[in-house]
Amino acid sequence: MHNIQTLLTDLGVPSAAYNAAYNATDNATQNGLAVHSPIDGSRLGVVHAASAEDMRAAVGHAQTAFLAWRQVPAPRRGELVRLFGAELRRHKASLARLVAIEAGKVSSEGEGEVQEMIDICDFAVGLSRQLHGLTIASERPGHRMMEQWLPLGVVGIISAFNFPVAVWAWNATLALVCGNSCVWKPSEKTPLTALATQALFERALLQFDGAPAHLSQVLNGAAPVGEAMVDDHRVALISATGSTRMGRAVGPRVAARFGRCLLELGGNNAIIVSPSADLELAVRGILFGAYGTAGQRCTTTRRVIIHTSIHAELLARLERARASLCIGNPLEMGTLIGPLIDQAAFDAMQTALEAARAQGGEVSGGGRALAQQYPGAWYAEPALVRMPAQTDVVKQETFAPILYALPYDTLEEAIALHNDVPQGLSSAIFTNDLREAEIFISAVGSDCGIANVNIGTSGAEIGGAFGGEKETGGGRESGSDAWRAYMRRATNTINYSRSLPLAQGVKFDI
Ligand code: UN1
Repeated sequence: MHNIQTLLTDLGVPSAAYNAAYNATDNATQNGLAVHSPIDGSRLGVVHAASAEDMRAAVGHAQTAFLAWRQVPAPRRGELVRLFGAELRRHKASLARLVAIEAGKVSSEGEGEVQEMIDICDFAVGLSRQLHGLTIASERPGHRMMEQWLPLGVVGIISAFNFPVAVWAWNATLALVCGNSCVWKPSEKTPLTALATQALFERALLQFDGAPAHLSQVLNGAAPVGEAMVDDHRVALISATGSTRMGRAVGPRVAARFGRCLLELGGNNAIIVSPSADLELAVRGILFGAYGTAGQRCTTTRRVIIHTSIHAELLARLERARASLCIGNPLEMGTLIGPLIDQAAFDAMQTALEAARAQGGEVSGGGRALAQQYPGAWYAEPALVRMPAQTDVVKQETFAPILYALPYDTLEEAIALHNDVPQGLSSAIFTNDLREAEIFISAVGSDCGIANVNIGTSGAEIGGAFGGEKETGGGRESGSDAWRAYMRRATNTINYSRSLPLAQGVKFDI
């Protein structure tokens, strides 16, 4: 129905993979994972599902690949990522369309996701010549102290359905230039985009001389496949993106074997709108943040904290705009709100809205949309909920287009409300008051990993470090110095004198 075969052929997915996927008529078998499009609920096919045993074998291959790849000079490793970026540029439209079909993103957001992959490739290529350490003054004469950043090992990547390919790319491109091998366990809801990305990576490999086999592998499958990766002591770093629930399961298991974890979990992101704000900008920032991607970004704006002096006016404007947002097939021009990923997501939205009502909230929107046209899909009207206070339901992350509105009187009160949630990913203030802006991003302001002024909470650029505090997990991916998470640090002290002075003046004369 969605012409998937043509797309997959264009993207270079081996026919064995997609024949298995598209000729199957039964539902998921023991070795298969059924794939559905959230656009209309139609079944796209069945893909091969790996077992825990397959995962252990893949990690073994990845370990062998690492031992070779770590010896390839970093700028040369960057050349492979450059070639991969070129494949992505060439196939941007097809991969973006596949993202739209499999994850339900509207076209421009599907393209934005692939652009994010291209951007991180460019970043990683530059980085491959910049993996620098420090030289540190030694206290001993004739000594030099320095630190080096060295390849770490096998990097295991767990990704979520909502950014089915970009988040993998943030991790894999940095991990690869840092000299590591990768194993990827994608979301069970988006295996096709993962296969397509792998196929493009393999095309890049064909143009590159000197990469070991199994440098980057993908294994689709259910939870036990991911668990086998999480528990495998040969995986040096697990980078996991998803819910706080998933992170709570993964973090302690990796810690128990003294592995490293990079967690990017749930957010409960808020925008404060102050009396001096440019309301035109604020409305646009809030709408995209709250309802873009049908509320299914970890950076989605879930709360808006509005000064009482503009509360009524801003809410009226938001309500007008909310009611006019075009909900529909994400492949059609003009659609701004696509479907939720599945019925479970829709049910979770309804449960949250019921709780909000019970806790004093006044709800507009939030019902099912397009049920007649797409009975097998789950489209939802975006919801705006006026809350009298920040009750329990507001403190939870519901992965759906629900925006809770809360009033405030003083900036201090707004910041206290803002920070009084378990999550700490992204945040923003709309203000034209320099003092308020600076306070918001200062030590006494937002406690999030991302704090913006006069832009929304979502849609971060790849150049900055991405991630957050508290239940968001503390990890940082993507730009800035996030690459350090994919390397190990060695401190080296070199003695070029003819004596052996001890540090701290200790004497041990023989
Ligand atoms: C996510 O939802 O897991 O900042 C990642 C953003 C995107 C990435 C979101 N660049 O909204």
